[in-house]
Amino acid sequence: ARHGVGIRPAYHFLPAKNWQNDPNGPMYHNGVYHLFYQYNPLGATWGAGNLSWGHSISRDLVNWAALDTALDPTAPFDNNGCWSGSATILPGSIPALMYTGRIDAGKEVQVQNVAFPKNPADPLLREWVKPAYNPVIPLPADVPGDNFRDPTTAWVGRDGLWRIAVAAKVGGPNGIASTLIYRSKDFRHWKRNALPLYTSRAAGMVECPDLFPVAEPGVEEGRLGYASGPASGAVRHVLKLSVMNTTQDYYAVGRYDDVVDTFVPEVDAERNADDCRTWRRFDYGHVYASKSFFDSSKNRRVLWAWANESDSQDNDIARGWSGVQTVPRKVWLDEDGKQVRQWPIEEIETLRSKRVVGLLGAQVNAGGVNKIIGVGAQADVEAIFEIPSLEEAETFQPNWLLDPQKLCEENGASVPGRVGPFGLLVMASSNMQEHTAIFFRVFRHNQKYKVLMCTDLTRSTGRDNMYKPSYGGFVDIDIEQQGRTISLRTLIDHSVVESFGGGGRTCITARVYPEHAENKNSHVFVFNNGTGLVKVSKLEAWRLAMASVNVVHGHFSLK
Ligand code: DQQ
Repeated sequence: ARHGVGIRPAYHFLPAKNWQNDPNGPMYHNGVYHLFYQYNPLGATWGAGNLSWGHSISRDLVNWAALDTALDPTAPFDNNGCWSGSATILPGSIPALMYTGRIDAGKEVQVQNVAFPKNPADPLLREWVKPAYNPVIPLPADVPGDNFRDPTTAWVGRDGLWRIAVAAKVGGPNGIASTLIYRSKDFRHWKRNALPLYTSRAAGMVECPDLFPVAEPGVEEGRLGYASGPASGAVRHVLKLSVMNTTQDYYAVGRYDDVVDTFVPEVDAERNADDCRTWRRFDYGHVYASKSFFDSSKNRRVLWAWANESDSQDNDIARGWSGVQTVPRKVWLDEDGKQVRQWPIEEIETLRSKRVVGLLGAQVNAGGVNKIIGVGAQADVEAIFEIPSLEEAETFQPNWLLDPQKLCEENGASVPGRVGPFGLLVMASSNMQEHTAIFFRVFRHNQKYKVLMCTDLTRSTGRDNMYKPSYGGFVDIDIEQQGRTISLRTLIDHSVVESFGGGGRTCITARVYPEHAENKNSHVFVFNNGTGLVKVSKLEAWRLAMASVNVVHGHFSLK
């Protein structure tokens, strides 16, 4: 069994020990950030019936103190698990948690419950109470007991009523994946709308819906506030759904109608509005069950997502922990109005210690590899690549459009090309036997160019029988308009490699388990395996300090 000292992340969020999955109820309240999460206090595996809400607090979204679990499966309305949900700050600054209670009633029954702080004056909100009147939303007759869950943050509609969305399969075991809307005057009595927010027949079951407003270009994000509601022309919405049978999160930008509470996705021609599995993804790598919140202290929307392990369960148990959260990411609408952009919250930069600048203006020729000295396994690397000539780019095949991952699988980092593959090799052993490649390829497409981004894990570890895919997504930019440049930022954190391509338009998170990481240093390289020349017009790299993540319990300075 592997003890994995070398792969435990140093600044990604994880509990001191045991299993975590979905982020739950993120919020900013009275100067404190809260993150709750699906947590199994009994060990490093999932355990449906044991799930509690872990609870941590922070001043900066980087350093976290652990508190006692906020919700445990102890009530008749949640005795088989406190499953995912969200936080809403009610008038008077009272936070409410809404979550799914899983009940063992001979057969499984899922219901929606509320919980409130035991003492709203406690600045840390340590203890939570579940009113005896729960569940506030029982299982509807047309929904199977195991398919009704994951309430969103509530928002207020034009009629002054609260609304939440809940994922459900409607119409029996082969029903339709639906996002139902419930409305309430008092946060206690909820009534279902006749129309769902959105349905996707092809998707099977969706989970963890997230609906949030995004400002049109030029409009200040802060105007949108905490809740979703306003129907002014300056607002569009993003709907994200987590699709169970692909274990992926998909989102679309679209129009939310705040009179009838429906969402109409606005998607490109190659995608299908009715099949959310063709939508864009926040992350083309290994994340699921993402959830955002509005951070009123900095007028920004912040997204969390769960990146689970892909090592064996035996190794998870030996290490005593499993599952991390991505770094919190700021999310906003791109100028093109079609996609969101994501960027690590600026507070991550407080961890930057030793700064390394190298390769400025350097050229990387075909087959070239340049080492970035002194960054290692805990690093933040920002690069801008410039391609002097796109003339030689290979021709793009239209049937590749919907399967960038396949394109990356067939054309890994070691497959030479014309414009690309070029990018970074990270978590690389000294002899380069082990490495994880993050790279771009540029293709000619309809008189323009198409940029592919990949994270190739095939050489990430020398261990056999490991999950070593090549992840891929297109980067939706006009590379000529950008002066034939493309940017890449990669956060390296031992077993987490989290990359932001094209200014955060395409993100790929990967989990890697290199053997060398147990007792040897890891390195970072720039590489080019295309025949065309690539210039590194900017390269900055920092070692990142270790954050204080849940290593202290209950102690938290209010200064
Ligand atoms: N995880 C939770 C569910 C949710 C699923 C249970 C998504 O509420 O649907 O741990 O990962």
